[in-house]
Amino acid sequence: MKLYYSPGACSLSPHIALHEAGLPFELVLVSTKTHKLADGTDYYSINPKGYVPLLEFDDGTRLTEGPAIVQWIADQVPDRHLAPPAGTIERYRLMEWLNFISTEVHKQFGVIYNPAMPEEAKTVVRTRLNDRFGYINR
Ligand SMILES: N[C@@H](CCC(=O)N[C@@H](CS)C(=O)NCC(=O)O)C(=O)O
Repeated sequence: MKLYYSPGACSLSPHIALHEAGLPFELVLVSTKTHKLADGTDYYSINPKGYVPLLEFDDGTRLTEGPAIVQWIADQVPDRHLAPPAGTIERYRLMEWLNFISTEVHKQFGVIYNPAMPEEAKTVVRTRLNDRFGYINR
C-alpha cells in the first residue's frame, strides 16, 4: 500500500491512521506546488485532482479524500477500534465530524494562505474560522 503525501499537508491524518492501524505502507512524496513526484512523474497522471492524500492499495485501486481514506483504514482493522462499526449512529457522528473538519475548517485555510486573495476576504474567513474553532472547543 502507498500513501501519496506532502509534509505539513492534510495527508498527515491518514498517515497517523496508518500507524495507528499498524498496516504496512510506503510513503510517496508529492510536491503540491509542482504536482510532481521526486522522480518527475506528473502527479495528475496518478490523481487527476492533483492533491494529497491518495491511498493506493496493493491491487492498484486508488482512493482519494481524507475522510474516505481514514475510514477505509479503520475498517481494515476493526479490532483496533479506530472507528465505530458501520451503520451505528456513532459512525455517522464520526462522518459528521470528518465532513465538518474537511469542509468548514480545513478548506477555509486555503483562502488565508492564497496570496491572490484580498485581505478583506482573509478577514472574513478568519472570523468564520474563529467561530468554527469556538464550536469545536465547546
Ligand atoms: N478534499 C480533499 C482536499 C485535499 C487537499 O486540499 N490537499 C491539499 C494539501 S492539505 C493539496 O494537496 N493541495 C494541492 C493542490 O490542491 O494542488 C481531502 O479532503 O482529502
